[in-house]
Amino acid sequence: TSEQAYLQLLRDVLAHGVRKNDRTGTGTISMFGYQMRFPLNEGFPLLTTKRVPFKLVASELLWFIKGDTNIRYLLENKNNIWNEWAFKRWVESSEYQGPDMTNFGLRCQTDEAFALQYEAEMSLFKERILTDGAFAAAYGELGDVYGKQWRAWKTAQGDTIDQLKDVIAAIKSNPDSRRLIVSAWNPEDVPSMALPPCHTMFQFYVSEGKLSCQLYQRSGDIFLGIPFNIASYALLTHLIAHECGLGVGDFVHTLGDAHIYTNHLEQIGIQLSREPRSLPKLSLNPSKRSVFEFELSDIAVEGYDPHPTIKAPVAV
Ligand code: UFP
Repeated sequence: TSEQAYLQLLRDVLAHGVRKNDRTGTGTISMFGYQMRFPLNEGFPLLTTKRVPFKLVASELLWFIKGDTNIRYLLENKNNIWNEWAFKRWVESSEYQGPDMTNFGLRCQTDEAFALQYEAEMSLFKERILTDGAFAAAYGELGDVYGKQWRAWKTAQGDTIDQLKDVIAAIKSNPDSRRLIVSAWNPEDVPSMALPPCHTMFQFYVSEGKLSCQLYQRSGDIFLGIPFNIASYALLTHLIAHECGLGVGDFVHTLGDAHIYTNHLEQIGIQLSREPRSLPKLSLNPSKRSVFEFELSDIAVEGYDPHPTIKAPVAV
C-alpha cells in the first residue's frame, strides 16, 4: 500500500541522514529534500503500523478551514494539540496569578512535582476557556496561525484575502491553472509567531477529472508530526475534490528538513518491525457539498484496523 512510502522515508533517513542539532536541543538525524507520493484512490493514507488519531486530524483541519484561530473549538472537540501555545500566552500575561510556569515544556520532562502543578494549571485553563467567553476571547486566541493565513491573509491595503475560497473557485473555473496555490508563510508575521508554519504552502493540480495536492513542508518530525500531516492534507484534498465534483488523484508530500529525533529511535524500530495492513476508506456525508459546511460528524474513516499506538516524547 502507499504506507510503504512513509516506511521508506523512515528507512532512508535512518540509513542516509546526518546528525544535526536543532532548536529544541534534542538532536536529530536529518535529510534535506524528500518526496513521498500517496495515490488517494488506493485507500486513505492513515498509517496502520501505528494508530494515528484521525478525529484529532479532522477537527484540526475543520478548525483551519473555518478560519478559526481560537482553541475553544478544539477543546469543545476534545482536541488538545494546540493547548500549550495558548497556555504560554496566558501564564506569561500580567493577569496570571498562579505558580511560576516559565519553561513549562522542558521542566515537565525532568521535574515530576512540577509536572503535576502544570497539569493542574492546564486543566483550570482549559475549563475557563470552555466556560468563560471573555477569557476565551483574550487567551484562547493564537493569532496568525493557519486559519488566519488561509481565510484572512491581510493585505497592504488593510483588507483580507480568502485564499481557500479563491483556490476552490479557481479549481472549478480554471482547473488547468498552474497557479492553484495557498500560502501560509507570511514573512511579515513570522518574527512574532511562536511556531512559524511548518506547512509553508500547497498547490492543487487537476487532470483526468482528479484533484491532486502537493504540500511543501519546511520542517517535519518524521515519527510524530508527519503521519498526522499526511492524513490532514489527504483529507483536505478529498474535501475539496468532493466540493468540486472531482475524483482524487495523488497527495504529494515534499519535505525540507526531514528529521528523526534521536529519542524516537526505539519507537521507530518497533514500527518498522510491524506488517502494514490494508488502508481504511474515507467516507464523507454526501448531502454536504461545500467544504465550509462540513462538521466532524460528516467525516469518518471505515475499516481502520491499525497496530497499537506508539508513545514518544514531543520535542518542544
Ligand atoms: N512539526 C511537524 N509537523 C507539524 C508541526 C510541527 O512535523 O505539523 F506543527 C515539527 C517539525 C519540527 C517542529 O520538529 O515541529 C517545529 O520546529 P521548527 O520550527 O524548529 O522547525
